[in-house]
Amino acid sequence: MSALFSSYRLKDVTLRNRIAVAPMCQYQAQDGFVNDWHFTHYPSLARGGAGLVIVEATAVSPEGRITPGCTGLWKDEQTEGMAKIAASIKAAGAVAGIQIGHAGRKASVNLPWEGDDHIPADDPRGWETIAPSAIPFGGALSKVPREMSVSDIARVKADFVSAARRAKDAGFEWLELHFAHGFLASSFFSAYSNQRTDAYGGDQAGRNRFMIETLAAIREVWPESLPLTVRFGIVEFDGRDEEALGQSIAVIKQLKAGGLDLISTSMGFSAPVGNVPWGPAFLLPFASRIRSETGIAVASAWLLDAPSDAEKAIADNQLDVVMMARAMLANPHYPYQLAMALGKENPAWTLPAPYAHWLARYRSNNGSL
Ligand code: 8CM
Repeated sequence: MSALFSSYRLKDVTLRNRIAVAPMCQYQAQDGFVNDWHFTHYPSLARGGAGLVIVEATAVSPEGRITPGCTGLWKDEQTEGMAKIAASIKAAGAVAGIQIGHAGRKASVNLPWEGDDHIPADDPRGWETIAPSAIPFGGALSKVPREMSVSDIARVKADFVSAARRAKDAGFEWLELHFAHGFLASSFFSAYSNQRTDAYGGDQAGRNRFMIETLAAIREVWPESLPLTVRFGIVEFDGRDEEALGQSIAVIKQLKAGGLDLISTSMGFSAPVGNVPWGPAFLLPFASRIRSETGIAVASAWLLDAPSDAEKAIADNQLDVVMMARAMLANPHYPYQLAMALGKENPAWTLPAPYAHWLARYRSNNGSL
């Protein structure tokens, strides 16, 4: 019996197995609206057997987009297209999730394959960026953000709440708040980017406040029966890992007390300072420490897609869910291949019925109809 292919229940939602497709930006939207590309891409990720598919980082306001091609849920009209995506993921047997976020000082950038740098100030495609402090990210992201006022902070929190409500209306059953990767929420958390002296900065409790308040406000509109999750950078690999882990554990405990159901661990990427030790399962020891020291359910990504690594992470109770990204783009039926690699002979455990039928038929009947 494979642990990776055991079902997983969180709140009233059951995943058919422990494999989730991590949110991956497509940068193909216009004015935040999804289109035929997204209608093709998302169900294809679901039909190959993943238990959960999480739609890409979707902006809570126009200025919260990373690029002009990011998806959005800042107006009601954007809900309809997202509802089609949620329905198509469900039709393929997976749970439909979505990540919502605000890019903060890492907003207003060119598409990765068109430069990956800030759109120049004189280019009408760009926009003003906002952040806890007027400090640029650095490197190719050199634009100086405007320091947010307390009323800006209140407005962005309200934008998160409205986007969460639209995600619910669209039929998503798993919500992930993007509190990682140097975007707005994580730039409040990090001393690299937050040098405020008011209640939203000053010390670590102040730097935690934006995330705590935003989660609490969202919990009011997101159904109690559905998972509310956060993607969070638990470590920067900047030589201060133990300190970062201690701060992460403390804030995750606070978020858990405020209604968080699961944390999806990643790196902070709060400033261009990290020296990431890329390699198979490199983040797993940190993720599993978060799980044992906070008692919250944990998902993690980052080079966990080898069959033995993914299986072991679940079997050894290091993680609850394994996030996969690039392996799923390369082969949306990767979960099926994983199952075969782990000795699951009958494909009916996870695939949509027609696929399970034909694959089983060919395996047992030597291809005859
Ligand atoms: C792009 C946009 C938003 C993210 C991302 C990326 C790319 C890699 C990644 O995270 O890990 O959160």
